[in-house]
Formats: sequence, structure tokens, C-alpha cells
Amino acid sequence: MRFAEPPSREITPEGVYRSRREFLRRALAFTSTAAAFGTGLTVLSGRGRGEPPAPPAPAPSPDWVPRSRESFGLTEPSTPFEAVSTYNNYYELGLDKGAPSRLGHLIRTRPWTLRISGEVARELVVDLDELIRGFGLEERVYRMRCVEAWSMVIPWLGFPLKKLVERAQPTSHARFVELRSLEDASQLPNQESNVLPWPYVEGLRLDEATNPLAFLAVGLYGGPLPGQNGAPLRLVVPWKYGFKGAKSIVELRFTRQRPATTWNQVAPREYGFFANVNPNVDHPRWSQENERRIGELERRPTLLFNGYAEWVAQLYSGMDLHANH
Ligand SMILES: Nc1nc2c(c(=O)[nH]1)N[C@H]1C(S)=C(S)[C@@H](COP(=O)(O)O)O[C@H]1N2
Ligand SMILES: [Mo]
Repeated sequence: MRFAEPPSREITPEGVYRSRREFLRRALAFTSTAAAFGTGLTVLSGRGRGEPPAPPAPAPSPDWVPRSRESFGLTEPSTPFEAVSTYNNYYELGLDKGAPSRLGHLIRTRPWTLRISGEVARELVVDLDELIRGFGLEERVYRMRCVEAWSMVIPWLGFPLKKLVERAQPTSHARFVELRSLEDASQLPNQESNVLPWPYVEGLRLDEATNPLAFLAVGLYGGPLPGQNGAPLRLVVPWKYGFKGAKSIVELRFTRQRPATTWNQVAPREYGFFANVNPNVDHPRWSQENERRIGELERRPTLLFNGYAEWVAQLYSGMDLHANH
């Protein structure tokens, strides 16, 4: 496998880089401590913060009625909408779990276009509502496991990424797909800070992107995605840590070389490119053996590939999962 060099504009001077690392280290240490002591639960209850979040918005049109529902054997209950929509990671909107739900309304979700670029037959700009009409929507109930060792179960609405890859007609040279999030500080105010390089970028190998589980969500709980959950279009790859699921995607770029992805660039030892959920590969600063399911008291054991080995393990056969974490 070949690895791309980071573009030079993203190489930060040593001092800035060090202080950002230090800052992120403290931010993450705080969130995991808060999680360990259950302080997150007061955030979730919505009490003491004024109004509780609104119920999920109704489906905006008949195009939004799911044609199928699939949960890949999952029988665990879904995490309540209130928690899914108020306990979020969206660094462009702020670093604490509550900031995204306070500011998510700033994202202007319509009209929304998606640019398809790179190693494709023809570069395209497509309108999101046209994609929804053309593909139809499916419901997928998936576990989501954050690298910080908390998890949820979320009923998403969307379409398989494979459908969009086929529509894009990648050339025979394309081996990866890069997914780029919105970059616009008027909608994402924390982009004024340099906690991460913007835009947020994620990526998949093409065979991962066309796996039937890889999904692009436009909604959850039957309605449109709340801004904080990555409206109007976000990636869901349930066998990987949550940070792979780029939010508010504006561009899909097909590439020959492995894309330079945000967290992997900032801290490669801590956040691998693959980021497959694996209880046997600890994060350098904490164990990944178990997790806190939001809304439950007992911790749960973390499952290899987040419980989806049956569908995805063959993508990594012969690969050293410690070296390629
Ligand atoms: N653009 C962008 N996408 C992002 C993030 C982010 O900060 N910016 N955070 C990631 C992380 S760490 C997680 S765990 C999930 C959280 O998704 P949720 O808030 O919808 O549960 O989004 C991921 N996608
Ligand atoms: Mo995460």
C-alpha cells in the first residue's frame, strides 16, 4: 500500500503543532474523565439547560419514507433521540458535547450540493435532494462506537455509499475515496479556532466504501439530520470508530493514494487511518476493551469490528490489525 504525503499547506510549524497536541490532549482527557464519572448524564437529561430538544422533525416528503429497514442482527434498543441529538462531537461547532446542539441550527442545509471529483469519468456537482429522490431512502439501525469509549445505537435514514460510488464512475486508477466536510466559519463558528486543520477530512479504501454496510445518512429517527449530527449528509461506517463518520459532507474525491485524514494527521499514533473498532488494540491513553453505552449504567464489552465482523472482516484478511490500527 502507498501512503500520501500531507500537502505542505497542512504542515504546521513545530510550536503550533506542539501546543495543539497539548490542547487536544487536555480536551480529550477531560471528556474521558467526565465520561468515567458519569457527568455526561446531566448533559443528556436536558434539565437545567432550558428547553429539552424538539422531537425529531417529520419526514419532509414521501421520498423520505424508507423503502427498507435493516439492523444486521442488532437487537439492542436505540438510544433516545434526546441523547443522540444533544451529546455530540462536532469540533467545528465547539469541543464540549453540548456545543453542537446549541449551534447546529447555523448550518444552512438547503440547497446542498455535493462535488464529485478526482479519479472519475467526469467531475460532477449533484444536488442532494435529487440524489435522495433517485436512490430512495433506507433505514439502518447501527451501533456507533466513539474512540472515547462511549457508544449509542442510532436509527439512520439514508442510502448506501456504494450507490453514490457507482453513480460517480471512478476510473480504474481510483483506490480510495476522500470525504470532505463543509468549510465555512459563518456556519461553523469554531472553524475560527485552529484546534484541527479545516476542513475535516476522512477517507476509505474503495472496497470499504462499497461494502454494503457503508452508509450516507441524511436523517435519523425518521426525520432530517439535526445540524449537530452532521446535516445534511454524513458518513456512517459502523465497524469503525465514530471519527471516521465525516459530517456535513460537500465533496467526495476519488484518489490513487491514501488520503491524508484529519485525526490521523494530527495524532497518527492515537488515531489510525483504518480506525476499525477493536477491543484488543488499546488507544495509547486508555483501554478499548469496553464502553459506556449512553443511557446504561453497566459498561459493555466492546466487540471486534463493533459486532460487524461477519460483514467486514474479510476486508482485512491477512492484515496486521495492530500495525494497521
Ligand atoms: N466534520 C466533523 N465530522 C465529525 C466530527 C467532527 O468533529 N467534525 N466528529 C466525529 C466524531 S469523533 C464522532 S464520535 C462522530 C459523532 O457523531 P454524532 O455526534 O452524530 O453522534 O462524528 C464524527 N464526525
Ligand atoms: Mo468520536
